[in-house]
Amino acid sequence: MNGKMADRKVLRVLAGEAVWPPPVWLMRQAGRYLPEYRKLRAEAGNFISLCTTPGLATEVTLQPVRRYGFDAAILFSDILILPWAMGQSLRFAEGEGPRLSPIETEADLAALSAERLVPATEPVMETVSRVRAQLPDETTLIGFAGSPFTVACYMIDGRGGDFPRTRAMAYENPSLLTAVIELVTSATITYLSQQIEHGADCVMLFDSWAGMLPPDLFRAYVMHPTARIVETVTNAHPEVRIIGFPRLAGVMALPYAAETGISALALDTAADPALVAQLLEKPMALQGNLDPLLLRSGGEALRHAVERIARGMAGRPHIFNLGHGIVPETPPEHVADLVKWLRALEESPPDLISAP
Ligand code: 1CP
Repeated sequence: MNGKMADRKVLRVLAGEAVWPPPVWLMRQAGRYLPEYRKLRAEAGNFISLCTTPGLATEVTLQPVRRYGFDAAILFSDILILPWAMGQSLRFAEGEGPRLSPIETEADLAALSAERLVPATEPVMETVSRVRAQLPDETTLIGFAGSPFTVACYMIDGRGGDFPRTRAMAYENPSLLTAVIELVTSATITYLSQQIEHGADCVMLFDSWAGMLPPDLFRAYVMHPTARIVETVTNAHPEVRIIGFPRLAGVMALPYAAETGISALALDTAADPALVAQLLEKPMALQGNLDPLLLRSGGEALRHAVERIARGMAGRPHIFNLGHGIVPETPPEHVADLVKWLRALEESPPDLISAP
């Protein structure tokens, strides 16, 4: 075990060690539920400026780590910065979510340029370096990207929702969908490698919409590109672990875990972590999966769920997290309670409780 891994609990778990109590970070731990975030967000004016101004993005990344002492920071950015960096127009409409100029034809795709990616994401890499330099030594820095399929959904439909254009394109113009996904796959390899070279300790691939596809398309558009990213990135950076999050993929999470080469599987709210652990072909770290709406509600029910999830995974490599991102209405004190209740489990180690 190298020195870095000995200090950073999230990296120890990603390497297969069971740590008690499990280390914790939360998806969307930086964001609108925090007053200090809302203040900087207002100063930045628009969301893209917040992501691409290193002074602001560094501060926003560090805010939740300072407030709660999380075991990991996640780079503050967005999965849609990647298509934006290749030249696709993007804006975040107030209260409506992202809007992109949709890719409808081969010509729309040809207008994007992979060469723009590295210069356009320089401020993001500067943020990664600054965050790593300012984080406590024991805190893991997680870099990330969207998975090609999920990013393609926004690129083709131009907005969130249930992505009718992308799903139709899979049947009506598969060569264009494949070309979009190929461009995003190679750009993602470059983008993640750069984050690692600037100081990210591990990376996560967010496939929020993976669960919409039937199995054959899931293999082609989710598993295949993910496997290519994992193989290429880990060839260049063999020490780096990759967390995959095929949200709502159900039973398809099993072949995804077995065949893509990822080191850890992030679970959505619907999965039973201990059951997934039993079903996995080869043991691997699991991350998740408290319901973000229970975090919003708080109280005793939250405390019980935190303990149930942690104890259900006791003795196995587990990173505590949510099953999806924090919702903006979450009271910040509930997050403090979650961390406090989880860390209090140190007093009742897994060998003193009945085996899961
Ligand atoms: O107004 C604001 O302040 C913007 C809200 C916001 C934030 C805080 C957006 C717009 N993105 C982010 C940050 C973000 N997005 C992070 C930062 C790190 C952290 O977790 O703290 C990350 C990892 C993401 C990833 C992301 N963006 C995903 C994948 C995870 C998920 O939530 O499913 C997706 C799908 C997006 C797209 C996106 N960006 C923003 C919004 C509101 C959305 C969802 C749009 C939709 O489908 O309706």
